[in-house]
Amino acid sequence: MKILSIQSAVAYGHVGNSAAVFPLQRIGVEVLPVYTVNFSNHTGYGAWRGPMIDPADVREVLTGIEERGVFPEIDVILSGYQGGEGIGEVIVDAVARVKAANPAAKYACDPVMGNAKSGCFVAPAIPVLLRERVVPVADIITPNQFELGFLTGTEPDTIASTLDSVDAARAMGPRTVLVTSVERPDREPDTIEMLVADDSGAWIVQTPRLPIKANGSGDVTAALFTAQYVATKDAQVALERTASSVFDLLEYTHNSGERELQLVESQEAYAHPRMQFTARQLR
Ligand code: PXL
Repeated sequence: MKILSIQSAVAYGHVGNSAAVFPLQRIGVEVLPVYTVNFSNHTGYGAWRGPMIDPADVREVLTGIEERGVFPEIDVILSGYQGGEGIGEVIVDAVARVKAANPAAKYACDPVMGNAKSGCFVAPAIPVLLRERVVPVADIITPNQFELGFLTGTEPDTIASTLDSVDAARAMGPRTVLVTSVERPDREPDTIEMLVADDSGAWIVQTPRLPIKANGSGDVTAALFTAQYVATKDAQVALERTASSVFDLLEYTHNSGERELQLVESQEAYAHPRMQFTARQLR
């Protein structure tokens, strides 16, 4: 499998492509990383250095890949946090060009905007761009519950209302929706859930909630789910494998006491997670 992954680079720590690339490689995926920013560290520190990449330069890199004749071999385009407002159009254009070369290719969009705790943390134009231009051309989206609410103009909080919001999102274009961080009020204490729906059904998986906030865990989740789903075409299996791997990574990170994801040290988590969580079918 070949994944064209258009995301951030950070030198220190693990977000964006600096979180997604290694786990994908560890499960045998050939990744073509294209960078949208080149930062010292993630923005969670409040201070960072280094440039956002000019969208024209991102486009140049994509054109160079196209000129190598590689687009027909791309199985998936993956995108995440968009540093600037110009990147969305570059991504949409790349999706069209890859799909022209390989009609079976899938576009997986992680519509990064914010979360329930922090609210919106991207530039104000980005959520609108995602909702109106980018999500409609995606095959797979991986919003958290907060992002799902914004995309669909709803306020999902229970399983039933989250499924309704997922259906509203699926009516916008994407056939497959993974909702990360489902926080329904009546969930078991100290648990966190992820839910997926596609044309064959809907499933939910529950894992223990660890008391850490690790930037980049959503990027690893989106990358692993996308690769597992495109490889197996089975939403339940992809959900179970992703939850198991990400929990293992987070547990290792929590036990290390480090602030950054222990992405490399946890390499076994991607191929052979210690726990195997089972998903429950919702419909
Ligand atoms: O995890 C998304 C992300 C991507 N890129 C950069 C970030 C973050 C989150 O902190 O700072 C540069």
